[in-house]
Amino acid sequence: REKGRLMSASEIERTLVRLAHEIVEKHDGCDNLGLVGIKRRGVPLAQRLGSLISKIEKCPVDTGILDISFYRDDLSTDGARPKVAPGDIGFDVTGRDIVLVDDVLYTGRTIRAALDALFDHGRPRSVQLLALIDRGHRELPIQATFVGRTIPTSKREIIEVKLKEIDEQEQVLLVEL
Ligand code: 3GP
Ligand code: 5GP
Ligand code: MG
Repeated sequence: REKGRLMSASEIERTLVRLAHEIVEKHDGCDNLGLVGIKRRGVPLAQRLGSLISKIEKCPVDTGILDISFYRDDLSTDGARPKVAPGDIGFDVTGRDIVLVDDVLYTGRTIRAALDALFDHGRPRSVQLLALIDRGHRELPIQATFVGRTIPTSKREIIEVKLKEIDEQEQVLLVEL
């Protein structure tokens, strides 16, 4: 059951513009910066942030992909789930300052798994996290450096993130299960 719209398409876009500026501010440009989107909806978000930062700083930004479904600690014994082997990130993360990008931050388990996967591919100089929505309920000591919106939720609610690249519509909704 839909309980309301948290962000419109133009609000998502403005938030991404603000986050792109925050990343540039903390990274002093894009030379050593690398963005890594977490499948699925973190990927288009990372790509959009990458092109925004490229425009602001007039330099290319490495943007890659991480598929962490294989690494999630709470899914490891579930034989019914397809275990997708993680592929290439797309660039060498060693020595780089990485910003992981995800749509929703919840328990933090996905990010813990993403860190494992990232360090299997190389050794970044630093890792930060960006989440479009932080909905609370962390079960691990993980927080995002860059946050679009902090939305306190109950565990029965979910945040539906719709992005035009995946969903053919663009908005963020609060839904009660
Ligand atoms: P996404 O990462 O592409 O957005 O986790 C798999 C998908 O299930 C996610 O896709 C997310 O949109 C959706 N999802 C919605 N609610 C939840 C939730 O509470 N937990 C998890 N793990 N995924 C959720
Ligand atoms: P965590 O591992 O932090 O519990 O959950 C983060 C991952 O699960 C994110 O990649 C996100 O896709 C998904 N997730 C958790 N809660 C929600 C939610 O309310 N809405 C959406 N869209 N995704 C969620
Ligand atoms: Mg996600």
